[in-house]
Amino acid sequence: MKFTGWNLLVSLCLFSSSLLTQAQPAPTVIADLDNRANISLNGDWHFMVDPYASGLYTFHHEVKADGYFLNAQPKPGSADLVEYDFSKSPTLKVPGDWNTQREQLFYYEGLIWYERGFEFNPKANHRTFLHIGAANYRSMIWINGKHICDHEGGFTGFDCEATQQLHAGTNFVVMAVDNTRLADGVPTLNTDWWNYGGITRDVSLVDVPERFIDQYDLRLNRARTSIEGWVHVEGAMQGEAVTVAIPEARLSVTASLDAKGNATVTLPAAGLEFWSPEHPKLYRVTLAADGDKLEDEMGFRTIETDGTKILLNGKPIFLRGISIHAEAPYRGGRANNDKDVATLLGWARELGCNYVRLVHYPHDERMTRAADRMGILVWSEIPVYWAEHFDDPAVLKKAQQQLGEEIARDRDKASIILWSIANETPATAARTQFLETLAGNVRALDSTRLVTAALLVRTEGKDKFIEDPLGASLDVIGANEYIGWYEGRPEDADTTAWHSAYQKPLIISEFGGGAKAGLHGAATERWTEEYQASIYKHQLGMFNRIPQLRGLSPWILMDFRSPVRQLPGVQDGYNRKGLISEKGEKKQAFFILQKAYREGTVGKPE
Ligand code: GCB
Repeated sequence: MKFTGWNLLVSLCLFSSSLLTQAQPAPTVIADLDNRANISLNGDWHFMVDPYASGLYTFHHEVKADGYFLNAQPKPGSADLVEYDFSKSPTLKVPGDWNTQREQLFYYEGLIWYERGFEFNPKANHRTFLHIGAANYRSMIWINGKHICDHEGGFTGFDCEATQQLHAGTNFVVMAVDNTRLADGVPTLNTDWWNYGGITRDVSLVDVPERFIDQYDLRLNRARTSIEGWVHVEGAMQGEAVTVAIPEARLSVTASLDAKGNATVTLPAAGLEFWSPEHPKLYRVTLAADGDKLEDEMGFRTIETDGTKILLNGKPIFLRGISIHAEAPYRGGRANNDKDVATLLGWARELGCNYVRLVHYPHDERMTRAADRMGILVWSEIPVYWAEHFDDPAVLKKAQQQLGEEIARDRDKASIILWSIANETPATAARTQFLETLAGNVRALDSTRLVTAALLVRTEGKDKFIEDPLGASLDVIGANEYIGWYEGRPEDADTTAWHSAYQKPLIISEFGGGAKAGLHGAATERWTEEYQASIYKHQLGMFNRIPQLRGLSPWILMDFRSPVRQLPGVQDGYNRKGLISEKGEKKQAFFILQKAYREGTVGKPE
């Protein structure tokens, strides 16, 4: 598969797993997959916990030829030695993290085998891909005992071709998923969120014609006079036609493919209604190639900066936001269904947000689809978090791979305006070089959105200095600060002066403090709702004194599980900086922020 611009394929091929030594077919990413007809493989999968990876390795640690992936079924009464049996093993729900499905797996970090059978009827002249919405962190996949691909990265979807391995009738798929944290992983060992393991998002089989549209990019040009872009058809021949149409706007264009299967297209944008939070207009877009047809729902808008302004469709905008982790409200675990999305984005809407920062990794595609429909602008991030091994070229390749997969899935979403390449990284030379490379990769893949990162801020006395050298490579500066929580007292914000080395738009990408829902006391007593509310009151006063400020995404919408939050009776394994508890209880600070957002008392668009 080929991608215009920076080549995603290169990075996908470079993935290497230490668990397997055999040749690894490369997964790919097929755009708009959620709109293609598919056979869902969600449901009950048999599982086996395998902390010593004995389903993969012999006692001398050689790769087994007859590992668990064969799903062996010895004949009853035979002398065959088989020390596992998927059919007699218990089941886990897919999609779903394993931690919240079984008490004994709550803290488990290691390898788990999954298996399920399914019926399939191959169609002549078709290709079939196994789509995994996300599996944390490394996956190895076999169909009918044959290895089809490996993948590293816990938050991006991928597609593995299974055409040759499938047959008519009953088939089976085996996945080995390993959530062991790795020093050279992305993210690395230490994170402030739960390392939920397993097949956490939807799994399906997707059938496509032999020649099929695998990637495209359509966007409004800066002048808002035309829709420009390209379509790539996998397996196509030079000269074949592709047609892109927006029936509602009576627009259609046909172009012919070049030798690499790419066609560039342009459609006039006169009369088109542009997408915005106030008017999240989506058009049905059809793409047709010889034998293949796709439909997508897309909005068209421009996003750019002008000095310290952020311009949406040419007009200055202030981003009234909130940070959101992919933690499921009420039930706990990874957010991965329509209900989770409706609750989380519904709360953001209730707060008065026109914007969300989806931390710290790409979320389920339902989230960005819903943001498109609801008119909520999005900051999307890859998990380059804290102290990555920035001097390791293999880590850079992993980050590039995740970035490529994120953009390949989500470049059709009007809601996404910011690609974030990192969060709170140390300002070393190796780090800066690593992230400058990533910023360049983003621009090569998608030159129409803005590049950002959440930076650390230097404090001197009560003053704050934004001077991280990475700022030079960003379009929009993100800065995290915790006045009144990790440093000083809430009222210190009243006299804090901000200095930015960059005349660029600034988003305070995090601020806040912890409170246990229902715990009341003095505004000076930590962990009370009053203390958290006091932080918000003082911060909101400070923000209007930061001239470059164009957005906020306070930390965070809802309390979320984190193994580093131990305090008994208060944290109990949760980061308590949510404005809402994991049970849906709104804390006082929620209403303070809501008032400021609704009344427009915080932030200026220019
Ligand atoms: C941060 C991190 C975020 C943490 C948060 C906290 O600066 O970016 O991932 O969860 O602080 O609560 O400490």
